[in-house]
Amino acid sequence: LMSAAAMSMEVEQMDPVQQRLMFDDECILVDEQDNVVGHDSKYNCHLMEKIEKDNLLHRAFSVFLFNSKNELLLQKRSATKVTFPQVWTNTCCSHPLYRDSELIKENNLGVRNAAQRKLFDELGIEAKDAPVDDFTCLGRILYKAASDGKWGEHELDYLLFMKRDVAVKPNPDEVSDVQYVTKEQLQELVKKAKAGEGGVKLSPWFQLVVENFLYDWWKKLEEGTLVESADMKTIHRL
Ligand code: DMA
Ligand code: MN
Repeated sequence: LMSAAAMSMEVEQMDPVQQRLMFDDECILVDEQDNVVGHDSKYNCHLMEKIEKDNLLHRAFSVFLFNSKNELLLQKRSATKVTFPQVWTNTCCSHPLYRDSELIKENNLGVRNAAQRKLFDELGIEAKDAPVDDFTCLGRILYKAASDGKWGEHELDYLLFMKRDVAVKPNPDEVSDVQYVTKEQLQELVKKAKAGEGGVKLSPWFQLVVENFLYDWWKKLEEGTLVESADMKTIHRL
């Protein structure tokens, strides 16, 4: 393990806003069936060394927000994010925290409460524009992804869709750019990322959702039959 001195050095070098989140956010630890087994700091949950050593797995969510024209809102993560800086990804991602309001199991309300909280923190989307009843929980994926060797993800990630026209005011601590894309525009972006063109990078979890589910669900959203695709029984190991 890292020495205490080396650890405090790298913590000191962290952006102060991100540093605060690393220690204030207490993530929910789960087993591979998504049963709550404990909690730990966001910091510990994202250190690859800890993840491997203690087999830490935490709960997360990914929001996919569409406007009434069925375009998907993407964000570019800020340069100061500790994990996966400056990559394009789905609308908003984070973690439900180890607190009563975000641990509610019924209809995944805890996760939906967390999603509403972070849509405001990251994108300035007001709670009234993102009512928790408007999220459709489509499924859960389990994945592991390294960011830069030191940091990474090992998550059980809830995939949430919402269709609403909203006012967006990105928080520069979190988000350096946003854009709405059509399916065709997303395909172009994916192509660019694959070819390493124009420095475009996509987050690994977004890539997994694009490859496995997104276009099918997008079509169902357009047809108004999305709820039929929800499967909250399976945990897809990707
Ligand atoms: C973590 O997102 C969640 C997923 C699905 C990767 P994040 O790194 O953006 O978390 P936070 O916004 O809390 O820093
Ligand atoms: Mn995470």
